[in-house]
This record gives sequence, C-alpha cells and structure tokens, in this order.
Amino acid sequence: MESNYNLETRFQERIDREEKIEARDWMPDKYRKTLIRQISQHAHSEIVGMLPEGNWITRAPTLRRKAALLAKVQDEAGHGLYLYSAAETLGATREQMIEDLHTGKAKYSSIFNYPTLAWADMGAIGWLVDGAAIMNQVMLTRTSYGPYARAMVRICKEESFHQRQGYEILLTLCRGSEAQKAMAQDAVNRFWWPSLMMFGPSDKESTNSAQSMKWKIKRKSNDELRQQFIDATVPQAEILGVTLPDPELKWDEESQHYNFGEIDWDEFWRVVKGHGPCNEDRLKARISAHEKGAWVREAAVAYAAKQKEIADQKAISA
Ligand code: BYC
Repeated sequence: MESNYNLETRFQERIDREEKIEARDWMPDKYRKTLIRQISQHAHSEIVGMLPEGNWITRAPTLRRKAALLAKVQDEAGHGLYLYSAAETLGATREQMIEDLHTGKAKYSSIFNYPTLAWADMGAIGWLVDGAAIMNQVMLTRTSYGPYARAMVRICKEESFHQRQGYEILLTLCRGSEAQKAMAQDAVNRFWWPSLMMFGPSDKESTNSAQSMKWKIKRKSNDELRQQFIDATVPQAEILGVTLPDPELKWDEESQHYNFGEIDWDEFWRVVKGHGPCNEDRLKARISAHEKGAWVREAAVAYAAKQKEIADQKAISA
C-alpha cells in the first residue's frame, strides 16, 4: 500500500497540474474537512440569506418587484440545495450539517445578521451583498474540488441577475423623490461596511487561507477580493449618485486602486461569534422553519417508499 506521504505528494501534484479532484479520488483528511466546512457554511449562508429578503416579499412596492424578489429568494434555496449536495459527496450528511447550523456550531455569512429596515435594503443587498458574493464565487468556479466548482458555475449565473435586480432597484429610487433618494442612501450607508466584512478577516488574521490557497480551494486572498470589490463598486456608486460612508475612500494613482478606511474588526468578530443585531432571530426562524417542514420531509419519504413498493411488486409479477 502506498504511504500517506506519497499519496499526499501525488495529490498536491494533481492540484498543481490543475486537475479537478472528484468525490471518489483519494484526498487528505484535512482537504475533505476544509471543504465540508466551507461548502456547508456557504450552503447555510444561502439558506439563512433568504430570511432578510423574505421579510420584504409581502411588502414589495409593485407586482413586478414582488415576482423578481420571490424568484431571487427561491434561487437562494436552490443554491443551498446544490451546495448541501456538493458537501454530501464528501461524506457529510444533511442531518449533521443542519444540526450544526441550528446548534450554532457551524458559521454562516456575517452579513445576514443585519436587519432589513426599508425597501431600499433589497436594492443594497442585491447590489452590494450579491456583488461581494459574486466576486468571491467567480473565483470558486475554478476551485480544485470538481462538484463544488461545477455548482458555482450555475450559482454565479443566477447571482449576476440578483445583482442587477438590486442595482436597478437603487437606480429607480435614486432617480425618484428626495425621500426615495434618502432611503437608498441610508440603505447603502448601513450595508457598505458589513459587505466588506463578507470577504473575511484580513489576510494576516485568516487562519485557513494559506492551506486553502495551496490546495487551490481559494485562488485569491480575502484582501485581494475585497480590494477588487471596492475598485469595481465605487464607480457604480457614482452612477447611482450615492456616497459611500468612508471618508478615507480615495483613488490612488500609484497603486491604481482605491484606498479605504479601517474595517471595524471588533464588530465583525462580534457578529461572527453570534452577537450581531439579528443572530438570535435568524437561528430561531431557521429552527422553526425546519420543525414546521417536518411533515414535508416525512411525506416525501413515505411517497418514495410507496413508489418503491409498487416498482418491486411490478418486478415480481413481470
Ligand atoms: N462571516 O480563515 P478565514 C450569498 C470565518 S452568501 C462569518 O479567512 P476561510 C448570498 C471563517 O469561516 C455568500 N464567518 O476562512 C446568499 C473562519 O472560521 P472557521 C457566502 C466568517 O474559509 C443569499 C474564520 O472566520 N459565501 O452568496 O478561508 C443572498 C477565519 O476566516 C466570515 C461563501 O460562503 C464571514 N463573512 O475564508 C445574497 C463563500 N469570513 O470556519 C447572497 C465560500 C470568515 O475556521 N466561502 N469567517 O470556524 C469562502 O470563500 C470562505 O469561507 C471565506 C472565508 C472567504 C468566507
């Protein structure tokens, strides 16, 4: 039998040759664990991410907006499903992943612990939150684990609709009345910094990055992606005519990037550790939805058993 050392060396060589790793391939335990951690947390983010927007479906200002928001939230459930399925290919069970979310053991994106106070927040979430998500997820379409990379391709296509949907909401508000402009500006003020936090801690504080970069699970660092997001977003804010709540935000000719102010990392860790404005509400809502949905799961299992019984009887009598 091949030694672990050899297996790991050959595994790294495959990664370096840009070969995709597939579910049945040998992989180091830590690679499997890192992927289960990241993919399941990503899935949880999609599912919890439905809550702040779901809050506005019944209050969307027009039928067109309602239909678009409903479709977006439904897409997020789909993203959760692809991602849970990708994590299952690594041996994680759905029950365990859900249990880890409900008990607070597994994380989900910090951004979804902020409240959605006004309709303009749907615009700010689409533009900034989906915009930040896309920046990170385009990189993940090239991640080294095949099932995750393939799930990300479809997710990214849908996310780009989401982002445009949000931008168009803000554009409409920014061309509207003074009150509408003020509502858009307030939403942008509240979502700007939390969106920058979505990329995770700074590279020097990022405990998982070095190994994840070596395994090409991640291909760009947290700070690189954050900078890329800021550079892409500032000109879009100018088109909208909104300001971004950072007095230090300034184009730097020399680096050809925007300089920006210090992120409040205390706030970030507070939210990640469960003490953000909505952490408690989000988990309560998830647990309640899971409990209320038990009959659907039971009915699906009973239906599958019945279908199998019919198929078995047909096979016997054939
Ligand atoms: N929030 O070593 P690091 C969406 C944790 S949803 C909470 O840099 P890593 C959408 C991190 O998990 C978008 N926790 O970690 C849905 C780690 O703790 P653990 C979600 C965070 O994994 C609905 C610790 O901090 N996207 O698209 O190398 C509506 C140290 O960090 C956060 C994904 O999940 C955070 N923001 O890098 C609209 C993408 N940041 O796990 C939109 C997939 C860090 O060691 N995930 N932590 O206990 C990733 O790409 C990476 O996991 C991250 C972090 C870049 C997020």
